[in-house]
Amino acid sequence: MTEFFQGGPQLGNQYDDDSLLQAYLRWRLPSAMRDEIEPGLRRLGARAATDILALGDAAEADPPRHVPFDAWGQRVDRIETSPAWQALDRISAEEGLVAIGYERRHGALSRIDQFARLYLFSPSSATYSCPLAMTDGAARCLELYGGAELTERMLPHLTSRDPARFWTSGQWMTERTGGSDVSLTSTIAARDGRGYRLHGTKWFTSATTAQVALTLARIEGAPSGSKGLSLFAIELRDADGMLRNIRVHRLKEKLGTRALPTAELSLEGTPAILVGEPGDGVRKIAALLNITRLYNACAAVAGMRRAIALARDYARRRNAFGKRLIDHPLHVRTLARLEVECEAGFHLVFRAIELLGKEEVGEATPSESAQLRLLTPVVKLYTGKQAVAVASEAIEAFGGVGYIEDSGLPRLLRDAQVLSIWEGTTNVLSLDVLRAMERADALEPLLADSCARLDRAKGQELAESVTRTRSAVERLRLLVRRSASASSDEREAGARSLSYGIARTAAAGLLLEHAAWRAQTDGDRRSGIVARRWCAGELLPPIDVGEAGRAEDRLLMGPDSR
Ligand code: MFK
Repeated sequence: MTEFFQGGPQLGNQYDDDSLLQAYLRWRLPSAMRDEIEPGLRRLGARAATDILALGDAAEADPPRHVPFDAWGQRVDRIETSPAWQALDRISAEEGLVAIGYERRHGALSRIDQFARLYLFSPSSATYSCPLAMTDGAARCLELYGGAELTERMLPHLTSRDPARFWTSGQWMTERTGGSDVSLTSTIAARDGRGYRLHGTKWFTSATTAQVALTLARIEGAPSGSKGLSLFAIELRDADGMLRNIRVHRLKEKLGTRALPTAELSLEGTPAILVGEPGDGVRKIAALLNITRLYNACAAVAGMRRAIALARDYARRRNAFGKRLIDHPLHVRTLARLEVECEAGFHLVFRAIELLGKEEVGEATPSESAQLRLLTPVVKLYTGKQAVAVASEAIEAFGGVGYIEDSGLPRLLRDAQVLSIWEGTTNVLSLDVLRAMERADALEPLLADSCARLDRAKGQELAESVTRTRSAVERLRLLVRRSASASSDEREAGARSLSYGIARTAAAGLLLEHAAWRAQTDGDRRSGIVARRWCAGELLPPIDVGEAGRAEDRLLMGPDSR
């Protein structure tokens, strides 16, 4: 009798297999542009399932090492990465994964081209998307605030397609006092001729092998708090490749993103260049954060897509109880639910990307700028949570093998978990949502945009979903009117539920408009099913912000005796 061995899941061309990505590009791009970029996307879709995937796996299996001393006892603080990780750097440059966003060949639509490629690349890249995120964010920050000299020096490297010239950038914000409360930053910038020297400790420095980093420091004598912080650019190494007055203490041992070096380090008189004028460092670095948050959200939907692709393929190979998993109604229902989550997240992310592209070329209306300001934290916080839930469910779809390291599947969950933490946790971003609503008056433009989409979502099949979404929009409006008289504690307590409500309602408008467009243009029913299922769920979660509810929360936390 022959023994049974189950075959594992296989990936096909990740562009050809993604009907949503293709439909979205047909929906949003002029056909001439789509025809021009499609061969590149198809090629990258093939690579994401072949050589890039193999490099990502190899990088994961060969994590970075910190070498503090050389053989002679000399302090060197080298961070050694695998050849596969280095190859991913070269491929990123050659594929123009940052460059496309700055070449702007297709004007406002260039960001869609770029993020479609990042979406294909990211889940195979062992999180090489992280250095790219910070590089792109740094490029944007320099474009906005860098001044001629600094920008001319760095921007051509950060946006190069030539692997020999391409530089990546780190973003070193977090100190031991916390990644969220940046106002407590204790790094000091001492004047040194035309430049500065930095002294302090940075507690999480991702992609420490980068050539440059943007960081925050307080110029000697500047006031405390975030207004007293300034933004600095550092070139990490001298002409011999040695770190410039930077002491690496150790690399972090992380739950996931294991191919990515993340270090604790001290700046010990590191030469630095001020970005723009002194002060307002947080406001300036927010330009970088807003880009990395969109990369994060793109990585989240790309991770969901990958988890579903693997689970779907496996369901066609695996037999149990006399038939394939794909023929078991409960299994199919479970995977179909994941597909709906993924498609909703996809539309949210790519709507924000569309707005980013418009903003950067000066084509965004004031309403669109306000929508981008609000959607950025909304999209980041919502998709980060979705990615964890989807990865968890997808690995369960493999049964026990989903829990076994060398199946490669646990990585889906480990790498998803970081997405709701770095670049601002769910709660910090929920507070940013309040800030965007209060300071940029951004909710009404987003709701008005959703209403305009609902007006375009014609068709009997969608009518009930459109009505439900309109009702969610009205309830959001009511909530905001009521919150005008609420205390800041009340608003804070409700911020996460409110953010989820904004995300789900905005996604509903996008899904419905897209479904109506597809039904009209190619008679597709699939998008309508996704939209209806999404809208049948809870669009606006209950928001209990009353004093009684908050007192109950505190009671559940136990006595405050320590
Ligand atoms: C797969 C790819 C993933 C990407 C990988 C990246 C890896 C990197 C790893 C990490 O380093 S993770 C650490 C990330 N840390 C954070 O994300 C910081 C979290 N904290 C926040 O986001 C705080 O809200 C923030 C530090 C930005 C603000 O805190 P403050 O000190 O209370 O400042 P304040 O007064 O709220 O804001 C200062 C100014 O910035 C204000 O402008 P004005 O002075 O003109 O009033 C704000 O409106 C503005 N601002 C803040 N956030 C903004 C913003 N403007 C635009 N967009 C924003 N998001």
